Amino acid sequence: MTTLSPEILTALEQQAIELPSWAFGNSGTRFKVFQTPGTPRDPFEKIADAAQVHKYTRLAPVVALHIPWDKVENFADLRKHAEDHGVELGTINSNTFQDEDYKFGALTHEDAAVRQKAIDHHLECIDVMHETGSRDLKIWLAEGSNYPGQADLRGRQDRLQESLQQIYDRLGDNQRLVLEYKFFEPAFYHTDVPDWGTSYAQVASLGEKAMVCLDTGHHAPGTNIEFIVMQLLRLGKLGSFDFNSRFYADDDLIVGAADPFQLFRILFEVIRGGGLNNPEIAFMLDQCHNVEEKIPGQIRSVLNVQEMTARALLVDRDALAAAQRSGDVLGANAVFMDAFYTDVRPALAQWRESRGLAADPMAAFAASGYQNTIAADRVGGVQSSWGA
Ligand code: PSV
Ligand code: MN
Ligand code: MN
Repeated sequence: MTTLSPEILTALEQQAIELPSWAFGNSGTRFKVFQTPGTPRDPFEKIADAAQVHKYTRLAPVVALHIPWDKVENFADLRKHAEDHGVELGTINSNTFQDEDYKFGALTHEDAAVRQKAIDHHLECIDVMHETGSRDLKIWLAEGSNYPGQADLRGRQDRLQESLQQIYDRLGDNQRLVLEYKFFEPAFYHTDVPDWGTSYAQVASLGEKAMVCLDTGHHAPGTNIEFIVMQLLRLGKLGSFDFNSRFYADDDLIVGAADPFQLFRILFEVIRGGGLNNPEIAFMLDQCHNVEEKIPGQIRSVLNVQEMTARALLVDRDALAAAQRSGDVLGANAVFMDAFYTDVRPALAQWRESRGLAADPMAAFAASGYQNTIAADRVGGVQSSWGA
């Protein structure tokens, strides 16, 4: 069995993954949203479920909220509820993609009144952040156009800058804005924040408290995502990840499911660029569980991240650097691949046991009976869904 050095175990201790509240609600495609017994009916129940993931893995102490999906009357109550369950509230995600007024844009809209409405929504999100104790406001914009000529690309970019500036100016000293990019969808011809370069250009002119969010599912096939990770870290502008997997588009599948090697390469660059304890980066998941069970889906996800992190930490960086310096192409590649091919699962299971956790969190959760309890208890009311 591969053993993990004390240095690696210490580095792994620092791993903290942020879970998306919406992963615990029902989600689906435009064809069907399937219902699951026991699915949360409100944000309080989502937090309780998220806390189960942390309970069995000690990897997921923070839960991100989406507004208005997670709007409650009193956010101080929700914060207290989270703390009582051993987790804290994290990133606040804004939502300008489900309102009729935003058909032709929100922060970029031609009409100043619509832009103001979208700006006000973000100011409300900042108010929420004060109550929840959150540091980050995450902005993803569903803005763009479907046909060449439909929109003034340059004008929209200028209006975006002005709108973001107003939001940025309202941030508290310890708050940040992270701007997420996505290359297409729901717009199909152009998107106003399609790539890391646009996000970087926008946040760089806002100031130090504005950073880029990299969602791993938001790139064209074949994109070298770890290169982008490296570059943003170099520039001091990587604010957060939205981790997930994709086969075709923005699939939001379990992180590490489609391409564990890509996850390994990304985490290697995170470690190379300053490590897991970099306070600037929020390691978030942005996933949906359409057909699989949600709590085990999230447990699987955080374990996948931990596993690929351990493998990335196993890369013999000195040997790699020596091979790189001497132009030993195959030697360098072998050092890298040796780490990737190392099965760290038994060592991680043993380490978990040494910390008072079950060796197999998936099995321990299944045996706990929690799923049956919530299925029996949560009858009546309306199940939460992505988009509700
Ligand atoms: C958009 O595709 C996105 O990745 C953004 O992060 C949204 O907030 C999230 O999905 C909603 O699932
Ligand atoms: Mn995302
Ligand atoms: Mn997405």
